[in-house]
Amino acid sequence: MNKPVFILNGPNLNLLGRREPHIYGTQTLKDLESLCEARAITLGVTIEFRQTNHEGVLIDWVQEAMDSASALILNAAGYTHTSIALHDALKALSIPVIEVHLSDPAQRESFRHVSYVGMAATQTIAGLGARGYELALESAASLV
Ligand code: CA2
Repeated sequence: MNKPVFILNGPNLNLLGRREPHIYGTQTLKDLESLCEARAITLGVTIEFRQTNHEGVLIDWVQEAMDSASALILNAAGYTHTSIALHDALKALSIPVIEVHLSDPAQRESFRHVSYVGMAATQTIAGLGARGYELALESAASLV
């Protein structure tokens, strides 16, 4: 049995579709999950889609991906720009890691310009909204 692609989402992404639609779009996290599930079927992969507001939980899941995932797609949200612990966990992985963001942090406030996730990632997809998740999945499927 092939291992799933882990799609992990960080803090506040559970609020998608409820606030700031001009930045993050109108789709909810559940909508993103459904989109990824549908794309995964056409790509012939399985996914494990999760969200947490807790840095330690995110790190536990990254460590779980080490043995249990074929690739990791990660929107670490605010922890992207702050978490060296998450960066260290990602560096321990030998599977492809695709960083994804709905918005383009490089076009926003300067505190979003550093990405500790990006420094440990195989690829980054940003600024394409929900489509970025689909593209990340396509990329993951081609890399595994
Ligand atoms: O663009 C992205 O996907 C981000 O990862 C989203 C993060 C932000 O800190 C990153 O710089 C870029 C924020 C997620 C918060 O999502 C919300 C959604 C709706 C309402 C409030 C927050």
